[in-house]
Amino acid sequence: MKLYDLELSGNCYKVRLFAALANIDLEIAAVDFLGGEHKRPPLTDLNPWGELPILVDGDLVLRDSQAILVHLAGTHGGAAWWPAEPQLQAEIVQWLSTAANEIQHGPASARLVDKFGYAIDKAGTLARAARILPLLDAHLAQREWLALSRPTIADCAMFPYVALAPEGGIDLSPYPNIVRWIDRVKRLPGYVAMPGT
Ligand SMILES: N[C@@H](CCC(=O)N[C@@H](CS)C(=O)NCC(=O)O)C(=O)O
Repeated sequence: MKLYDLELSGNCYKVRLFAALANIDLEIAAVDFLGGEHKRPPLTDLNPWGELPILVDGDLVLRDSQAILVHLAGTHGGAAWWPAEPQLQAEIVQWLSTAANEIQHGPASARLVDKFGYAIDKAGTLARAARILPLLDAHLAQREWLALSRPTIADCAMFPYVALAPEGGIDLSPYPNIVRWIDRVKRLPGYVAMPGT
């Protein structure tokens, strides 16, 4: 399986992190993002959205980090990471959606402004972060992992841009349960870091 990857992308890191934790072999193809390699063929033949990550597994081509996590967990992760029961899957997908929506448009977008100079309304990103982070902290008050009683791809999807929030000027110290969860993820066997975490 081949992952078209950018080291500084939290979305790509979701996939690298899960593959490392679940001991899944990935061939990593580093993409020249600054040179716009993802915006032209052959990469736009794989993903017309012009975004990373992209996973190629035989004839299957997937864009979107959440979709890639589901595929890898379902095919290679075993029931621990992607249980067969629809109710448990739904508990996980809640968090995949939160990663792609509230976290992407909150802390992840604040980081895009501060670290990469994206022209996004910074105040809006901070306001969205200020709404979701207390909710996340309250959720983690009574539990160790986001979806189930064990780590799942929910934690892999949420971890990167929450842990990278300080790169968007967001202080995580008011959220002690989040800080403890970040530390817990970092202590998982096989954990790999990315710059900034
Ligand atoms: N929903 C997608 C978002 C992917 C995405 O936006 N990727 C960024 C890198 S983190 C990208 O390739 N952006 C294109 C660009 O800024 O030119 C996912 O979760 O993978």
